[in-house]
Amino acid sequence: MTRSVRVGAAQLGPIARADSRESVVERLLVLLRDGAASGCDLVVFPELALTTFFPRWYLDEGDVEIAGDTTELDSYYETEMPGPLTQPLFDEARRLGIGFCLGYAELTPDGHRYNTYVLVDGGGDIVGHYRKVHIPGHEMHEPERQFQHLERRYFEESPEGFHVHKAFDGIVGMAICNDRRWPETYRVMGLQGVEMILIGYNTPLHYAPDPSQNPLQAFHNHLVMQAGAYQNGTWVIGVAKGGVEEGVESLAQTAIIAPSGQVVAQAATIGDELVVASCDLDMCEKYKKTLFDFDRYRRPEMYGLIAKTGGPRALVEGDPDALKEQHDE
Ligand code: CDT
Repeated sequence: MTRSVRVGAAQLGPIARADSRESVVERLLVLLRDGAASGCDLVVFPELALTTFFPRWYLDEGDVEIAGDTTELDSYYETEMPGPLTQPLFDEARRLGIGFCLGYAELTPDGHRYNTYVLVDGGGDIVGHYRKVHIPGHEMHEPERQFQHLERRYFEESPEGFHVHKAFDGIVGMAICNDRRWPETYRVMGLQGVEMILIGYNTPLHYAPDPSQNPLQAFHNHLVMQAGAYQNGTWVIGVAKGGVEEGVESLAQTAIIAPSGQVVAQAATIGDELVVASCDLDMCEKYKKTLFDFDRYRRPEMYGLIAKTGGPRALVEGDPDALKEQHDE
């Protein structure tokens, strides 16, 4: 019997700064129920799916206390999952017998702030968490930008890395937005046998450091996820929060990508939309056992540099000895 997971990629349209958690959770519940009606086993929501994309604002100066000593910035983080306002999602998932994956800003009891995904099974139980590894953007207010991308101010880099989970009759991993641009994200999970990677994203169409990339956003989005899927023989579910949110236009293009690298289903809108496909997990074997038979064909002893250096410093400085040392290690 083939292992098939029916997945609903639950694209979201904009969430306004003033939108309440309750109203957002209502939208998520609609998509969850759509998923159940479409026969889905799993519904995947995007990155930071409970709030507006708040890193677009520098909130430290003039941050207002909105209740007691809670500031606007603090109000964007969840201190528990599920909490009182997200419990309805867990209850409905259990009632419908459908799993989900939800992106949110996490504030831990010991004060750490992460950009997090939680994976929940069809019984409403938590399978695992993932905390974003690659945090893009900047730390300080850069007023010359049209809008900020202060993820590096508001989130820490995860110290935990990429893990996979036995769930939905297969091996499932998670990544968040900027992670999808890095081949190591997919490969580290590929080396753990991943069969489906869930990736939520918020990608503004305007990239301030190099606007010449603006018209290529859609191309780069699919390019990296299709390559990651094919080169690791895995399904990739890429889920956007798209549309114009607080004046900032973000990429939609939610897509379900097969281990062949083909896009098998794609969003047609830039708003709330469920993109559904049945994903045959056994299809992964076709690639994992042939062209990408890692045990047979990979040459890890040739790739030592990847785990030893962040940037091409030795190459740029033209120091062949430094480079040789890193190869020899
Ligand atoms: N959310 C997120 O990671 N967005 C980034 C935007 C990069 S521009 C600073 C992305 O890689 O899509």
